[in-house]
Order: sequence, then structure tokens, then C-alpha cells
Amino acid sequence: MSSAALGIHPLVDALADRIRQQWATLPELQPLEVDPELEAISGSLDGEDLFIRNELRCCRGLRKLHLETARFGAGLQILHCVFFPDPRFDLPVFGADIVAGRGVVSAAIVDLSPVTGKLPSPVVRRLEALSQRQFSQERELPEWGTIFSPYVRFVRPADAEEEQAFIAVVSDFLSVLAECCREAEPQPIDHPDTVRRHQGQLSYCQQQKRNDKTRRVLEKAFNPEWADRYIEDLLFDDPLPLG
Ligand code: BLA
Repeated sequence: MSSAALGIHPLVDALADRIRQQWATLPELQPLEVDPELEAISGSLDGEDLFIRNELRCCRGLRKLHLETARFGAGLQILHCVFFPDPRFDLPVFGADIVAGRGVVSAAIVDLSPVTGKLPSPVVRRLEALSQRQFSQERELPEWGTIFSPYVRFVRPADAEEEQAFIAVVSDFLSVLAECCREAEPQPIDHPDTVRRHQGQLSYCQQQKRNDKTRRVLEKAFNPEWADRYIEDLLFDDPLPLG
């Protein structure tokens, strides 16, 4: 069935395709097993179809690449994407989220987020060199959003042109990350910098888990226990303990 027939907003679909194209360019890309129960989830919500697709990869420098595309009933489509770094590498977390419903995108956010207070300088240098893209409706970050970098874009794209501009920003950020993944050298697992980055990634996950809007959707579609396990084990699982 086509995505249009499934009721997926074209921005969700186009951005998912772009992310898949770009992760294919990452160094040493490998599959990462998804719990078969979570790979393709379908059900119904208020008599409407519900489905979630989860895709996982890993590559040099990144412990887990996660792309989720979902439709919760008639009114809500989500793209959720997080690339978590391997704490041995000085790399940021890539995150993107799109929330769309009834033909309108209410939230489109993308960032390369630091895990140690500030972004690595090779990332900053490249981000500074990118062309600036304008959006007519910028949104304010929630209170838990202190994890995001000064380069975060959080917008409500006003039309198809701004939707394309958002895809271009995501694409730029992913190119920056790909170059940094190729360049970065791992540090030992017990190096103090590795330990700091591991702790920073734990805090990133903790802050993301304070987003009640995500939890509420999952609780309504499934139940609180299921939502909790999904958030803890798949969306924002902690990096493995060091050593
Ligand atoms: C907002 N996320 C939202 C909203 C919903 C979801 C319904 C409110 C939309 C709006 O304010 O217009 C729901 N997001 C989901 C669900 C999933 C999801 C159900 O990913 C997955 C199953 N969220 C992330 C990531 C980022 C993120 C990785 O998962 C950023 C990198 C950000 N989502 C984010 C932010 C908001 C949001 C900042 C706005 C929160 C607010 O304004 O309170």
C-alpha cells in the first residue's frame, strides 16, 4: 500500500527516505537487531489503524541509529529518529522528531546535541559553515530542552517550501555527523572523557524521558506499562555500562 493510502504525511515519508539514504553513507554501517515484536507493530486506536515501524543500525562511532515512523489513528503521524554515539568517540547525539496530523506539521525539530555541555569543535566548525535556512514560524523549546545545542531548529513548517527546507537542514546535519564519524578516533573505554560522555548520554536520555507528550500518545495507544517499556528499552535506552 502507498504511504498516501496509509495516511502518512509527505514530510514524514520524505524525511524517512532521506535519513535512510544518508545512513547508508555512514562508515561501517551494520544492521542492529530489533526485537521482532517491535519491528512492525499494528493495532487499532479509536477504530482507526495504528502502526509503528522501527529500524535499527549501528556504525563506526555510533552505537545505535534508530528510525521510527508511526501512525496513531487518523490524527497523528510521527517520525522519531535518534543516533546515539558510542561514548568512546567524541560525537554528538543526532535527534529529529516530526509530529504531523490532518495534513499539518505542528512540530519539526532537529539537532546535533552535545553530551558534555558543548559540541566537539569539528562539529561546530562544520555547523558554522552551513547555509542558513529561514522558517517563518519558530517554536519555543520546552523546559526539559536544555539538552539541545545552540544550533537546534524547532519549527512549524508553513508550506511545502519550508518542509523542503527542513529536510535540507536534517540532511546538512547528517552530512556533518557522517564526516565527524569518519574522522573521530576512539578513546579507551576507561578514559575519563569516555566516562564523562557516557554520563552525558544518560542525562540526554533522562531529559528526553521528561517529554510527557510522547508518553501520553503511547499510553493511549497501548497502556502505561507498555509505554514505559517501549520508552526505556527502545526510544531512550541507556548506553551499556562501561567496562
Ligand atoms: C513534541 N512529540 C511532541 C508532541 C507529540 C509527540 C504528540 C507534541 C506536538 C506539538 O507540540 O506540536 C509525540 N514523539 C511523539 C511520539 C514519539 C515521538 C509518540 O518521537 C515516538 C514514539 N522528541 C523526540 C526526539 C526529539 C523530540 C528525538 O523523540 C528531539 C530531538 C522533541 N517532541 C520534541 C519536542 C517537542 C515534541 C521538543 C515539543 C514539546 C513541547 O513543546 O512541550
